[in-house]
Amino acid sequence: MKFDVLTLFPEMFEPIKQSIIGRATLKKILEINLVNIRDFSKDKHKHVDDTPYGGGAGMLIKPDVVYSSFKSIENHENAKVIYLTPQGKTLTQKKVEELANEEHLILLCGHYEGIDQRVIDKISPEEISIGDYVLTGGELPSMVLIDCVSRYITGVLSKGSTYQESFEGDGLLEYPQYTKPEIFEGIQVPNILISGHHENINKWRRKKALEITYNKRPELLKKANLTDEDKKFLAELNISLSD
Ligand code: 4GS
Repeated sequence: MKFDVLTLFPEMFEPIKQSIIGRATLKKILEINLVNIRDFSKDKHKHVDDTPYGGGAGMLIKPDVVYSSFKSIENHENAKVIYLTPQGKTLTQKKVEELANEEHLILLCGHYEGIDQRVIDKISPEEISIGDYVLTGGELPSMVLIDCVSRYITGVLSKGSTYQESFEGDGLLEYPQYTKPEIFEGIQVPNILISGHHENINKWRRKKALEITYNKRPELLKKANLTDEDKKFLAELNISLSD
């Protein structure tokens, strides 16, 4: 999968050169190409922003510079283009799965007060927000998107890791996990986990996931994919799914 990122701050993208995503790019499973919008400035001082028509605070990124950077991307006509902005639909795991089916994503990062509307209209990207709060730029949202989409690309995660996490598959939060030592500060690992009885372990984990989801994010439980056995267990806990 290929990501092209249009940004004024390519230096901000160090985090996704580390760990799992960094390894996947070295293995060529992912390609992350950072395009510096400033390289497409037309004046000798490399200006990329200017004051807003009509007045107001802050600076806006100029449309011509953004458009030239976009058109410099090979095969941009066939890529899916995303603009990270609070005006977009909130990113969900479902959307992440959808985006993972694309071959080529172009991510447009705003900065300062934003980008001249004409180039947004011209490119007409899909608008995505990572949440209802205001950041200084689209760089962190882009990295968030690259990170969560990349988890779905074959070979990025170790085998078996993908589908067990929260929201995936059944829409429940994760059960608690434990590792060595068996006793930490006098607290023993739950006995069931060292019983070696895999069926019982799976049942225990499922119950914990249901319990945790109910206690921490009850609204998720209503949308979750529940089996009859799950519903029976919730009924035993006096948990009702209708309010
Ligand atoms: C987000 C967000 C964001 C908005 C960029 C103000 C600089 C900033 N982008 N999800 N101008 N939340 N962008 O806050 O995507």
